[in-house]
Amino acid sequence: MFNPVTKTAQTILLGLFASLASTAQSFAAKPEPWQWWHQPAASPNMEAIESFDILTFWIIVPITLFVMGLLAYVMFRFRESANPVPQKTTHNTTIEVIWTLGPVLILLFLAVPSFQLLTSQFNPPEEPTVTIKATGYQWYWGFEYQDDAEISFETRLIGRDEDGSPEGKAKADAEREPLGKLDRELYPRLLAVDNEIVVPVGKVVRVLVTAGDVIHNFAMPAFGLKMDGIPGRINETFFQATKEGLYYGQCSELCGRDHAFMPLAIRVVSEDDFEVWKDMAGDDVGAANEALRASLESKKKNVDVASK
Ligand SMILES: [Cu+2]
Repeated sequence: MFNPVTKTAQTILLGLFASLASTAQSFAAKPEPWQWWHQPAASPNMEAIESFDILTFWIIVPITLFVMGLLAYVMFRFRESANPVPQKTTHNTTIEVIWTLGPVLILLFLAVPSFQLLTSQFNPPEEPTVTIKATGYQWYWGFEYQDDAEISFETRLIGRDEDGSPEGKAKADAEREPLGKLDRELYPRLLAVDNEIVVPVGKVVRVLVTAGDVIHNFAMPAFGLKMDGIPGRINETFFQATKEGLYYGQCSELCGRDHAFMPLAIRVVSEDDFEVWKDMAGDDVGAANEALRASLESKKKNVDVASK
């Protein structure tokens, strides 16, 4: 969406960031220790957000350097010993025009792509194929597929007792084991949930976000998603996942005591896998999730979180 020069700069910078960040860093759809850049983008909207972030950065850097240079020059050149009698200019039309038009132009360079980005976030590229209603509760999520299949389930954190102590781990393991989620790479502490949202890769998914008690927020960093869920209102957003995998997000609106313990997870799978899951999930979502997880793990797919 930006000009080729910016694009090239972005590519170079992204490569630089990627190599600087960590040589061991793999594609991960969850936060990593010492992470200082975004989670890798897994939707066109997140790619656009990242591009805009880099564009903004490249506008900020020269301005900062220019202002710092100017300050340093003024401090040196007009110090009292070198310039005992200060100039008393109070008005200069040329300077006024330059320092008014300059910032206006710079802001225009930011505003145009910013509005483009904003527009793209509210306009799905095609009619959504899946619609999911997400309801935030204190302190878990409820999901409802609003298509032909009647699927509804709740998503809760598992293994909350894992506090570093052996007893905590044993308690967490007892909760994780029946779900087949002992692998902490794939099902990380404080992010692993019992029931993931399942969606097909490459398809536009509409999310209707609301809440049952106080304000919550449905956020998924890898998709550039963040939408408030407000009681009595429905906010609409969408995403289009570009890569199969397991993606983690968290409630992002302070909603009470256990705000930090209501993550959400989205499993992006192939269209075929999604259809199989959908057929089963209407009757028994737990069994459908179990079958999907087992099939994906046996096929060694959907392990982006763990892939090196
Ligand atoms: Cu919340």
